[in-house]
Amino acid sequence: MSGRAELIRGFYAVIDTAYLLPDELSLAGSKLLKGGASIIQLRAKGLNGRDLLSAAIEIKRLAASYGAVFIVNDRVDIALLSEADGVHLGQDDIPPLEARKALGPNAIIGLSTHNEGEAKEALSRGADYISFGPVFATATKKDAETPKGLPALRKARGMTSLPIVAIGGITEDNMGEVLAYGATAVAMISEVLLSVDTCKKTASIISNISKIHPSR
Ligand code: TZP
Ligand code: MG
Repeated sequence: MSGRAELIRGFYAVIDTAYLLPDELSLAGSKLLKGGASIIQLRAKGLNGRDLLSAAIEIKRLAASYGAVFIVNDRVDIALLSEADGVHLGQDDIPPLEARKALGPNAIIGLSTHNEGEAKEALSRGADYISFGPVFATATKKDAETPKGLPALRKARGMTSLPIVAIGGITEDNMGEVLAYGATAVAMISEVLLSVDTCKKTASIISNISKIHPSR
């Protein structure tokens, strides 16, 4: 397990091709970082390897200049080549312990979970943090499972000591409740990327999280 898992808390930003064109990815990264994001994931389903790697290298450079953590979704190879801080893996992706062999002991490895059993197993599978969701309904991920709800998030919290990133339908309005049900961090995609001002929205979310939960 990486000693850097404690960096996963508060607002977890995602740069997603669901709402951005390939040439908009690094500008979105700049807006999120200017707004104060300390964790940025690049989630670029459908982007070819060459374009994905070049976006990852550019966003890693930006994130590093702000001292922010940069995580690549799904792709261990792209995380390695872009010198990302970590990778976020689905249940059926390369297993976390195998990813760690490639990325090393300091890599921050996230694992998507959707139920108590997956949350419980995540530590022994080599994850540094888990995501849990979708908490609420979402239009962003077309193949998302049915919403799990807040009580399921609380149950997952009871199953693991790892940081939990709640995801799916989270907004600035409902994030307080999500944190109260045990999330360590809140991931928001459409709420931030579809807002009129991504930078201001990010700053507002972060300021509100620190008011609700000064430790996150
Ligand atoms: N995994 C579970 S839900 C989701 C992912 C990637 C999408 C969340 O997007 P939004 O727009 O914050 O609901
Ligand atoms: Mg995935």
